[in-house]
Amino acid sequence: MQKKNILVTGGAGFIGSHLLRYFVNKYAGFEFINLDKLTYAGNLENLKDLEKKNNYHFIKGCITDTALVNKIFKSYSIDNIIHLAAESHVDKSITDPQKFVKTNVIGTINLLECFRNNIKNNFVGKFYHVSTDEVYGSLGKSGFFTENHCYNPNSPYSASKASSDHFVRAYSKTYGIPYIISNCSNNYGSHQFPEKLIPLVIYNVMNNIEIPVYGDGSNIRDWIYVNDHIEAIDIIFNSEKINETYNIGGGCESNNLDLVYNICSILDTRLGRKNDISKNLIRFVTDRLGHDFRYAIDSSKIKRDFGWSPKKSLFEGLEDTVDWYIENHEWFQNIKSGSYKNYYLKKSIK
Ligand code: NAD
Ligand code: TDX
Repeated sequence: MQKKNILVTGGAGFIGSHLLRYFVNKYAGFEFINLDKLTYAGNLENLKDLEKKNNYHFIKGCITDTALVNKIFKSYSIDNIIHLAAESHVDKSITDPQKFVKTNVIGTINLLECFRNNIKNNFVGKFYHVSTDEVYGSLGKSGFFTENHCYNPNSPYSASKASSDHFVRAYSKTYGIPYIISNCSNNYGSHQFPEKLIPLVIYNVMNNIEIPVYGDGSNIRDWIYVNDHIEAIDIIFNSEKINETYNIGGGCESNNLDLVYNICSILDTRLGRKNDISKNLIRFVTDRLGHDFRYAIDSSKIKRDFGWSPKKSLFEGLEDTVDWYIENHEWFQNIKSGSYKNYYLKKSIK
Protein backbone atom coordinates (compact mmCIF):
# COMPACT_ATOMS: atom_id res chain seq x y z
CA MET A 1 0.00 0.00 0.00
CA GLN A 2 1.25 3.52 -0.82
CA LYS A 3 2.61 5.46 2.19
CA LYS A 4 0.14 7.80 3.85
CA ASN A 5 0.75 10.78 6.15
CA ILE A 6 -2.45 10.98 8.14
CA LEU A 7 -3.67 13.83 10.31
CA VAL A 8 -5.96 12.28 12.92
CA THR A 9 -7.99 14.83 14.91
CA GLY A 10 -9.40 14.05 18.35
CA GLY A 11 -7.10 11.05 18.79
CA ALA A 12 -6.97 11.40 22.58
CA GLY A 13 -10.70 10.82 22.92
CA PHE A 14 -12.58 7.55 23.18
CA ILE A 15 -12.94 6.44 19.54
CA GLY A 16 -9.82 8.32 18.38
CA SER A 17 -7.55 6.52 20.85
CA HIS A 18 -8.92 3.14 19.78
CA LEU A 19 -8.42 4.10 16.16
CA LEU A 20 -4.83 5.24 16.68
CA ARG A 21 -3.86 2.16 18.71
CA TYR A 22 -5.18 -0.06 15.95
CA PHE A 23 -3.85 1.93 12.96
CA VAL A 24 -0.39 2.84 14.32
CA ASN A 25 0.34 -0.81 15.08
CA LYS A 26 -1.16 -2.18 11.89
CA TYR A 27 0.34 0.38 9.49
CA ALA A 28 3.96 0.79 10.61
CA GLY A 29 4.80 2.41 7.26
CA PHE A 30 2.22 5.21 7.63
CA GLU A 31 2.79 8.41 9.66
CA PHE A 32 0.11 9.41 12.18
CA ILE A 33 -0.14 12.95 13.54
CA ASN A 34 -2.65 13.29 16.34
CA LEU A 35 -4.00 16.84 16.75
CA ASP A 36 -6.04 17.13 19.94
CA LYS A 37 -6.94 20.08 22.15
CA LEU A 38 -7.17 17.86 25.23
CA THR A 39 -10.54 19.13 26.36
CA TYR A 40 -12.10 17.44 29.41
CA ALA A 41 -12.74 14.44 27.10
CA GLY A 42 -9.18 14.10 25.80
CA ASN A 43 -6.81 11.92 27.79
CA LEU A 44 -3.24 11.09 26.81
CA GLU A 45 -3.29 8.17 29.22
CA ASN A 46 -5.45 6.46 26.56
CA LEU A 47 -2.41 6.49 24.24
CA LYS A 48 0.45 5.67 26.59
CA ASP A 49 1.35 2.53 24.66
CA LEU A 50 1.98 4.59 21.49
CA GLU A 51 4.36 7.16 22.95
CA LYS A 52 7.50 5.36 21.81
CA LYS A 53 6.27 4.49 18.31
CA ASN A 54 8.29 6.18 15.54
CA ASN A 55 5.27 6.60 13.28
CA TYR A 56 3.15 8.42 15.90
CA HIS A 57 3.32 12.12 16.83
CA PHE A 58 1.13 14.12 19.19
CA ILE A 59 0.38 17.82 18.83
CA LYS A 60 -1.73 19.67 21.36
CA GLY A 61 -3.92 22.22 19.63
CA CYS A 62 -7.32 23.24 18.35
CA ILE A 63 -8.75 22.27 14.97
CA THR A 64 -9.98 25.87 14.55
CA ASP A 65 -6.37 27.17 14.59
CA THR A 66 -5.63 27.80 10.90
CA ALA A 67 -1.95 28.67 11.33
CA LEU A 68 -1.30 25.53 13.36
CA VAL A 69 -3.14 23.20 10.98
CA ASN A 70 -1.31 24.73 7.97
CA LYS A 71 2.00 24.24 9.77
CA ILE A 72 1.17 20.60 10.44
CA PHE A 73 0.26 20.07 6.77
CA LYS A 74 3.63 21.46 5.68
CA SER A 75 5.82 19.88 8.37
CA TYR A 76 4.39 16.39 7.92
CA SER A 77 3.34 16.51 4.23
CA ILE A 78 -0.18 15.52 5.22
CA ASP A 79 -2.15 13.81 2.45
CA ASN A 80 -5.08 12.32 4.41
CA ILE A 81 -7.29 13.39 7.30
CA ILE A 82 -9.32 11.20 9.61
CA HIS A 83 -11.42 13.74 11.46
CA LEU A 84 -12.87 12.76 14.82
CA ALA A 85 -12.34 15.84 17.00
CA ALA A 86 -15.67 17.06 18.27
CA GLU A 87 -17.71 18.06 21.23
CA SER A 88 -19.57 14.77 21.47
CA HIS A 89 -22.03 14.81 24.36
CA VAL A 90 -25.67 15.58 23.58
CA ASP A 91 -26.48 16.78 27.13
CA LYS A 92 -23.63 19.30 27.02
CA SER A 93 -24.86 20.56 23.65
CA ILE A 94 -28.19 21.40 25.27
CA THR A 95 -26.54 23.63 27.88
CA ASP A 96 -23.78 25.12 25.69
CA PRO A 97 -24.67 24.85 21.97
CA GLN A 98 -22.21 27.49 20.77
CA LYS A 99 -19.20 25.45 21.80
CA PHE A 100 -20.51 22.70 19.50
CA VAL A 101 -20.78 25.09 16.59
CA LYS A 102 -17.22 26.33 17.17
CA THR A 103 -15.56 22.94 17.25
CA ASN A 104 -17.85 20.75 15.17
CA VAL A 105 -18.79 23.23 12.43
CA ILE A 106 -16.08 25.93 12.31
CA GLY A 107 -13.38 23.40 13.19
CA THR A 108 -14.42 21.08 10.35
CA ILE A 109 -14.52 23.95 7.85
CA ASN A 110 -11.06 25.02 8.96
CA LEU A 111 -9.70 21.52 8.31
CA LEU A 112 -11.38 21.43 4.90
CA GLU A 113 -9.87 24.83 4.00
CA CYS A 114 -6.40 23.74 5.07
CA PHE A 115 -6.81 20.48 3.15
CA ARG A 116 -7.72 22.25 -0.08
CA ASN A 117 -5.17 25.08 0.28
CA ASN A 118 -2.24 22.81 1.06
CA ILE A 119 -2.96 20.03 -1.36
CA LYS A 120 -3.96 22.32 -4.25
CA ASN A 121 -5.88 19.80 -6.33
CA ASN A 122 -3.16 17.12 -6.21
CA PHE A 123 -5.39 15.00 -4.04
CA VAL A 124 -3.94 11.55 -3.49
CA GLY A 125 -5.72 10.94 -0.19
CA LYS A 126 -9.09 11.70 1.30
CA PHE A 127 -10.90 13.63 3.98
CA TYR A 128 -12.58 11.00 6.17
CA HIS A 129 -15.27 12.46 8.43
CA VAL A 130 -16.33 10.32 11.37
CA SER A 131 -19.97 11.22 11.89
CA THR A 132 -23.05 9.99 13.66
CA ASP A 133 -26.43 8.41 12.95
CA GLU A 134 -28.00 11.22 14.99
CA VAL A 135 -27.93 13.46 11.89
CA TYR A 136 -30.93 11.50 10.60
CA GLY A 137 -33.12 12.38 13.58
CA SER A 138 -35.34 9.93 15.38
CA LEU A 139 -37.14 6.75 14.32
CA GLY A 140 -40.42 5.38 15.59
CA LYS A 141 -40.77 1.75 16.64
CA SER A 142 -39.92 0.43 13.17
CA GLY A 143 -37.61 1.31 10.27
CA PHE A 144 -33.87 1.84 9.83
CA PHE A 145 -31.60 4.67 8.72
CA THR A 146 -30.16 4.09 5.25
CA GLU A 147 -27.60 6.41 3.65
CA ASN A 148 -30.48 8.04 1.73
CA HIS A 149 -32.48 8.93 4.84
CA CYS A 150 -33.12 12.68 4.97
CA TYR A 151 -31.22 14.73 7.53
CA ASN A 152 -33.40 15.77 10.44
CA PRO A 153 -31.16 16.55 13.44
CA ASN A 154 -32.90 17.33 16.71
CA SER A 155 -30.19 18.31 19.21
CA PRO A 156 -27.59 21.08 18.93
CA TYR A 157 -25.00 18.26 18.84
CA SER A 158 -26.62 16.44 15.93
CA ALA A 159 -27.33 19.74 14.12
CA SER A 160 -23.63 20.61 14.36
CA LYS A 161 -22.60 17.17 13.05
CA ALA A 162 -25.18 17.41 10.23
CA SER A 163 -23.81 20.82 9.32
CA SER A 164 -20.25 19.51 9.23
CA ASP A 165 -21.37 16.59 7.02
CA HIS A 166 -22.94 19.11 4.62
CA PHE A 167 -19.73 21.15 4.50
CA VAL A 168 -17.67 18.06 3.71
CA ARG A 169 -19.93 17.22 0.75
CA ALA A 170 -20.04 20.87 -0.35
CA TYR A 171 -16.23 21.10 -0.36
CA SER A 172 -16.07 17.94 -2.41
CA LYS A 173 -18.57 19.15 -4.97
CA THR A 174 -17.11 22.66 -5.13
CA TYR A 175 -13.36 22.10 -4.79
CA GLY A 176 -12.99 18.42 -5.65
CA ILE A 177 -11.88 17.22 -2.22
CA PRO A 178 -12.22 13.43 -2.10
CA TYR A 179 -14.22 12.52 0.98
CA ILE A 180 -15.77 9.71 2.95
CA ILE A 181 -18.43 10.22 5.61
CA SER A 182 -19.39 7.38 7.88
CA ASN A 183 -22.40 7.74 10.16
CA CYS A 184 -22.11 5.38 13.08
CA SER A 185 -24.42 4.33 15.88
CA ASN A 186 -23.70 4.49 19.63
CA ASN A 187 -20.21 3.23 20.46
CA TYR A 188 -19.17 1.64 23.74
CA GLY A 189 -16.05 -0.03 25.10
CA SER A 190 -12.99 0.80 27.19
CA HIS A 191 -11.67 4.38 27.67
CA GLN A 192 -15.06 6.09 27.19
CA PHE A 193 -15.60 9.25 29.21
CA PRO A 194 -18.18 8.49 31.91
CA GLU A 195 -20.63 11.16 30.83
CA LYS A 196 -21.97 8.60 28.31
CA LEU A 197 -24.55 6.11 29.50
CA ILE A 198 -22.57 2.84 29.62
CA PRO A 199 -19.42 3.98 31.48
CA LEU A 200 -21.58 6.21 33.69
CA VAL A 201 -23.68 3.25 34.81
CA ILE A 202 -20.56 1.14 35.37
CA TYR A 203 -18.92 3.87 37.45
CA ASN A 204 -22.04 4.52 39.50
CA VAL A 205 -22.68 0.85 40.24
CA MET A 206 -19.03 0.27 41.19
CA ASN A 207 -19.28 3.22 43.59
CA ASN A 208 -22.85 2.68 44.87
CA ILE A 209 -24.13 5.89 43.33
CA GLU A 210 -27.67 6.30 42.00
CA ILE A 211 -28.14 5.66 38.25
CA PRO A 212 -30.06 8.40 36.40
CA VAL A 213 -32.37 6.96 33.70
CA TYR A 214 -33.96 9.68 31.58
CA GLY A 215 -37.74 9.58 31.22
CA ASP A 216 -39.09 6.03 31.46
CA GLY A 217 -35.98 4.37 29.97
CA SER A 218 -37.79 3.26 26.81
CA ASN A 219 -35.54 5.13 24.34
CA ILE A 220 -33.69 2.79 22.01
CA ARG A 221 -30.11 2.94 20.73
CA ASP A 222 -28.21 0.63 18.35
CA TRP A 223 -25.01 -0.21 20.25
CA ILE A 224 -21.71 -0.99 18.52
CA TYR A 225 -18.52 -2.22 20.18
CA VAL A 226 -15.89 0.41 19.42
CA ASN A 227 -13.45 -2.09 17.88
CA ASP A 228 -16.07 -3.10 15.32
CA HIS A 229 -16.40 0.58 14.38
CA ILE A 230 -12.62 0.91 14.01
CA GLU A 231 -12.43 -2.12 11.73
CA ALA A 232 -15.15 -0.60 9.55
CA ILE A 233 -13.25 2.71 9.31
CA ASP A 234 -10.06 0.81 8.44
CA ILE A 235 -11.72 -1.06 5.60
CA ILE A 236 -13.40 2.01 4.14
CA PHE A 237 -10.47 4.41 4.62
CA ASN A 238 -7.90 2.08 3.09
CA SER A 239 -10.08 1.20 0.10
CA GLU A 240 -10.14 3.04 -3.22
CA LYS A 241 -13.63 4.37 -2.53
CA ILE A 242 -14.12 8.14 -2.46
CA ASN A 243 -17.10 10.50 -2.28
CA GLU A 244 -19.26 7.93 -0.53
CA THR A 245 -21.27 7.76 2.66
CA TYR A 246 -21.49 4.62 4.78
CA ASN A 247 -23.76 3.87 7.70
CA ILE A 248 -22.12 1.71 10.36
CA GLY A 249 -24.35 0.01 12.91
CA GLY A 250 -23.90 -2.52 15.67
CA GLY A 251 -27.12 -4.39 14.87
CA CYS A 252 -27.71 -4.46 18.64
CA GLU A 253 -30.77 -2.49 19.61
CA SER A 254 -31.67 -2.10 23.26
CA ASN A 255 -33.83 0.24 25.23
CA ASN A 256 -31.99 2.11 27.95
CA LEU A 257 -33.65 0.39 30.87
CA ASP A 258 -32.87 -3.13 29.60
CA LEU A 259 -29.31 -2.02 28.93
CA VAL A 260 -28.93 -0.66 32.47
CA TYR A 261 -30.41 -3.89 33.90
CA ASN A 262 -27.89 -5.92 31.90
CA ILE A 263 -24.95 -3.86 33.14
CA CYS A 264 -26.18 -4.09 36.74
CA SER A 265 -26.54 -7.84 36.47
CA ILE A 266 -23.04 -8.33 34.96
CA LEU A 267 -21.54 -6.15 37.70
CA ASP A 268 -23.45 -7.95 40.47
CA THR A 269 -21.94 -11.22 39.25
CA ARG A 270 -18.44 -9.80 38.89
CA LEU A 271 -18.50 -8.01 42.26
CA GLY A 272 -20.15 -10.88 44.12
CA ARG A 273 -23.25 -8.83 44.97
CA LYS A 274 -26.42 -10.86 45.57
CA ASN A 275 -30.17 -10.49 44.85
CA ASP A 276 -29.87 -8.12 41.87
CA ILE A 277 -28.99 -5.45 44.39
CA SER A 278 -27.52 -2.88 41.97
CA LYS A 279 -30.85 -2.37 40.19
CA ASN A 280 -32.00 -0.59 43.35
CA LEU A 281 -29.70 2.28 42.39
CA ILE A 282 -31.86 3.15 39.35
CA ARG A 283 -33.66 6.52 39.55
CA PHE A 284 -36.00 7.76 36.83
CA VAL A 285 -35.10 11.41 36.29
CA THR A 286 -36.38 14.29 34.15
CA ASP A 287 -36.13 13.43 30.48
CA ARG A 288 -33.49 14.95 28.17
CA LEU A 289 -34.91 17.90 26.18
CA GLY A 290 -35.80 16.80 22.65
CA HIS A 291 -34.77 13.22 23.49
CA ASP A 292 -34.66 11.14 20.27
CA PHE A 293 -36.74 8.00 20.70
CA ARG A 294 -34.92 5.45 18.56
CA TYR A 295 -31.86 5.06 16.34
CA ALA A 296 -31.32 1.96 14.21
CA ILE A 297 -28.92 1.51 11.32
CA ASP A 298 -29.25 -0.31 8.05
CA SER A 299 -25.63 -1.43 7.41
CA SER A 300 -26.33 -3.24 4.15
CA LYS A 301 -24.23 -0.85 2.00
CA ILE A 302 -20.99 -1.44 3.90
CA LYS A 303 -21.76 -5.15 4.01
CA ARG A 304 -22.36 -5.24 0.27
CA ASP A 305 -19.26 -3.17 -0.67
CA PHE A 306 -16.78 -4.66 1.81
CA GLY A 307 -18.34 -7.70 3.45
CA TRP A 308 -18.11 -5.91 6.82
CA SER A 309 -20.45 -6.74 9.65
CA PRO A 310 -20.04 -6.23 13.41
CA LYS A 311 -18.52 -9.14 15.33
CA LYS A 312 -19.49 -8.48 18.95
CA SER A 313 -22.88 -9.25 20.43
CA LEU A 314 -24.13 -6.68 22.92
CA PHE A 315 -23.95 -9.01 25.91
CA GLU A 316 -20.40 -10.17 25.12
CA GLY A 317 -19.32 -6.58 24.48
CA LEU A 318 -20.83 -5.41 27.76
CA GLU A 319 -19.07 -8.19 29.66
CA ASP A 320 -15.70 -7.25 28.12
CA THR A 321 -16.35 -3.57 28.80
CA VAL A 322 -17.34 -4.11 32.43
CA ASP A 323 -14.24 -6.29 32.95
CA TRP A 324 -11.98 -3.55 31.55
CA TYR A 325 -13.41 -0.88 33.87
CA ILE A 326 -13.09 -3.18 36.87
CA GLU A 327 -9.48 -4.06 36.03
CA ASN A 328 -8.66 -0.41 35.29
CA HIS A 329 -10.75 1.28 37.97
CA GLU A 330 -8.00 3.86 38.58
CA TRP A 331 -8.60 5.13 35.01
CA PHE A 332 -11.85 6.71 36.25
CA GLN A 333 -9.99 8.50 39.05
CA ASN A 334 -7.24 9.77 36.75
CA ILE A 335 -9.37 11.32 34.03
CA LYS A 336 -8.82 14.97 33.54
CA SER A 337 -11.93 16.53 35.02
CA GLY A 338 -11.17 16.93 38.71
CA SER A 339 -14.78 17.86 39.43
CA TYR A 340 -15.99 14.65 37.81
CA LYS A 341 -17.14 12.88 40.94
CA ASN A 342 -19.13 15.79 42.36
CA TYR A 343 -20.71 16.49 38.99
CA TYR A 344 -22.06 12.98 38.68
CA LEU A 345 -23.15 12.76 42.28
CA LYS A 346 -25.13 15.95 41.77
CA LYS A 347 -26.55 14.76 38.49
CA SER A 348 -27.78 11.46 39.83
CA ILE A 349 -30.01 13.00 42.51
CA LYS A 350 -31.72 15.70 40.47
P1 NAD B 1 -14.79 12.12 22.74
O1 NAD B 1 -15.55 13.26 23.32
O2 NAD B 1 -14.43 10.96 23.59
O3 NAD B 1 -13.41 12.69 22.13
C1 NAD B 1 -13.35 13.87 21.41
C2 NAD B 1 -11.87 14.28 21.30
O4 NAD B 1 -11.79 15.48 20.51
C3 NAD B 1 -11.21 14.58 22.64
O5 NAD B 1 -9.94 13.98 22.70
C4 NAD B 1 -11.10 16.09 22.65
O6 NAD B 1 -9.99 16.57 23.41
C5 NAD B 1 -10.94 16.40 21.17
N1 NAD B 1 -11.38 17.76 20.83
C6 NAD B 1 -12.55 18.35 21.16
N2 NAD B 1 -12.58 19.61 20.68
C7 NAD B 1 -11.43 19.78 19.99
C8 NAD B 1 -10.89 20.86 19.24
N3 NAD B 1 -11.55 22.03 19.12
N4 NAD B 1 -9.68 20.72 18.66
C9 NAD B 1 -8.99 19.55 18.80
N5 NAD B 1 -9.44 18.51 19.50
C10 NAD B 1 -10.65 18.62 20.09
O7 NAD B 1 -15.61 11.69 21.46
P2 NAD B 1 -15.79 10.24 20.80
O8 NAD B 1 -16.94 9.58 21.43
O9 NAD B 1 -14.48 9.58 20.74
O10 NAD B 1 -16.25 10.67 19.33
C11 NAD B 1 -15.29 10.89 18.31
C12 NAD B 1 -16.03 11.28 17.03
O11 NAD B 1 -16.91 10.25 16.65
C13 NAD B 1 -16.88 12.54 17.16
O12 NAD B 1 -16.76 13.28 15.97
C14 NAD B 1 -18.29 12.01 17.32
O13 NAD B 1 -19.23 12.94 16.81
C15 NAD B 1 -18.23 10.76 16.47
N6 NAD B 1 -19.16 9.70 16.87
C16 NAD B 1 -19.20 9.27 18.16
C17 NAD B 1 -20.07 8.23 18.51
C18 NAD B 1 -20.14 7.69 19.92
O14 NAD B 1 -21.00 6.88 20.20
N7 NAD B 1 -19.25 8.09 20.82
C19 NAD B 1 -20.91 7.67 17.54
C20 NAD B 1 -20.84 8.14 16.21
C21 NAD B 1 -19.96 9.17 15.89
O1 TDX C 1 -27.33 9.56 32.51
C1 TDX C 1 -27.88 9.21 31.45
N1 TDX C 1 -29.12 8.62 31.48
C2 TDX C 1 -29.80 8.23 30.38
O2 TDX C 1 -30.92 7.71 30.45
C3 TDX C 1 -27.26 9.40 30.16
C4 TDX C 1 -25.91 10.04 30.05
C5 TDX C 1 -27.94 8.99 29.03
N2 TDX C 1 -29.19 8.44 29.13
C6 TDX C 1 -29.89 8.01 27.90
C7 TDX C 1 -29.95 9.04 26.80
C8 TDX C 1 -29.87 8.19 25.55
O3 TDX C 1 -31.17 7.73 25.21
O4 TDX C 1 -29.09 6.94 27.37
C9 TDX C 1 -29.02 7.00 25.94
C10 TDX C 1 -27.57 7.10 25.53
O5 TDX C 1 -27.10 8.38 25.93
P1 TDX C 1 -25.60 8.85 25.64
O6 TDX C 1 -24.66 7.82 26.13
O7 TDX C 1 -25.45 10.25 26.14
O8 TDX C 1 -25.54 8.78 24.05
P2 TDX C 1 -26.43 9.48 22.90
O9 TDX C 1 -27.06 10.71 23.40
O10 TDX C 1 -27.33 8.42 22.31
O11 TDX C 1 -25.27 9.89 21.86
C11 TDX C 1 -24.14 9.04 21.63
O12 TDX C 1 -24.27 8.30 20.47
C12 TDX C 1 -24.12 8.95 19.23
C13 TDX C 1 -22.84 9.82 21.61
O13 TDX C 1 -22.74 10.60 22.78
C14 TDX C 1 -22.73 10.67 20.38
O14 TDX C 1 -21.46 11.31 20.34
C15 TDX C 1 -22.87 9.80 19.19
O15 TDX C 1 -22.84 10.57 18.02
